[in-house]
Amino acid sequence: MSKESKHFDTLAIHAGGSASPDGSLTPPLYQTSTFTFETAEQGEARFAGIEEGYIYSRLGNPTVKLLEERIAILEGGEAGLSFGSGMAAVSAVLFAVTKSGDHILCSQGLYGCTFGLLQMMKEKYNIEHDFSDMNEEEEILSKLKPNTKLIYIETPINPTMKLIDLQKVVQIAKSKGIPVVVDNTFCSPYLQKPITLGCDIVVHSATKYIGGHGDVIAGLVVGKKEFIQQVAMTTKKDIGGIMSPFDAWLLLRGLKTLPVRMDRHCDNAEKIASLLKKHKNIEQIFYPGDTEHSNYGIMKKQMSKPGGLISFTIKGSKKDAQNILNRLQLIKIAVSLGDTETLIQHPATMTHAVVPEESRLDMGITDNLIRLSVGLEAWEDIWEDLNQALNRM
Ligand code: LCS
Repeated sequence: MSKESKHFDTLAIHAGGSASPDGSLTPPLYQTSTFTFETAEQGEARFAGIEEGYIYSRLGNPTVKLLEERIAILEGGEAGLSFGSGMAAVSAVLFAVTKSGDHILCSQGLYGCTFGLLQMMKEKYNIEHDFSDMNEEEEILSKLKPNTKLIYIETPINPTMKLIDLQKVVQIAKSKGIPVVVDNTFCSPYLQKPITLGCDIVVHSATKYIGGHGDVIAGLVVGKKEFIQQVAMTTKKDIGGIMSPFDAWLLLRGLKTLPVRMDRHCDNAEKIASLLKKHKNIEQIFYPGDTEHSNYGIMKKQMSKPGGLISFTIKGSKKDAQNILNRLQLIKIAVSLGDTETLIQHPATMTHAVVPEESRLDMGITDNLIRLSVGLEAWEDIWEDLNQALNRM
């Protein structure tokens, strides 16, 4: 099937084919650790790369390969690679590109464990990093160093929902020859395609919208063929944070409904955000679809819709925030996001608890900040639950 001729919704179901040698509608699940060789010479040829074919599932597996082809097409990139978690994907990319003595420039705000990984890279391997407001050209230029090997960005940023103008960052990065990596977890390729905006590498926690049902932990990377091959043969093969064939199978299933799920997440979030904004106990909402959001213009420019996440501060303390979570009945208190169920969490004590207080406050994560991942339930029921919890403050 031609990649260019089909719409996203069709590609999410068909791109890369079915990987089925005997016509099954759904892709076969190759739940196998290894692959047999007809002869010893064939084994030698496969290891030598002279003959194409599978060897061992840490190196490649047909179910996993189909997912990698599909995500690459959906992101508009050349090739994809899969991992056992979003963090395995992030760390494989960061360690593939950097060595001791290098520097990474990051967005002012990152998922807590990505922050933790960067800390570890600094302490154990002398790979340094700095944070920058990525919408401020002067600041980026002042923080780039001769040894900067990578610009690493989340947009929207977890959990503050600040956005970064990717084309502007790309312009600066290209002038300096530095690759740009974007964590596209909050958008999925249905809402934002960083590679088509000039970015070099996309990483995903596929645990979220791509899986969509709260039953898989997984990660994906998309980029140029040469780069993907480099990661596949180094930090993936030898560190070994691979995705299981069954998880790839579940993700292929998840991708089929990504467009319809995302539309519903977005519609529900829009309704909930407009109601939250008017609530007397809410201080501020952080939702990219809010016309008063400071990055609303960036959302209109690079995202097809504002997404399914809303963060908000309440007029109250940490204890008040925790009490709101405790009063909820339908909405589940849980980290993760992008699931069918509406999930709520308190970033300062949960997803970003590892970030020291000063850095956390620099990122905008205050004790009265709550993050809501709006699910696929009827928005009226989500609101009823949230409203009763907020009203009793
Ligand atoms: N990148 C982003 C933006 C994330 O939000 C997460 C996880 C990861 C990478 C790591 O992915 P994982 O290894 O968990 O698949 N974010 C979480 C969150 O906000 N709540 O729980 C996990």
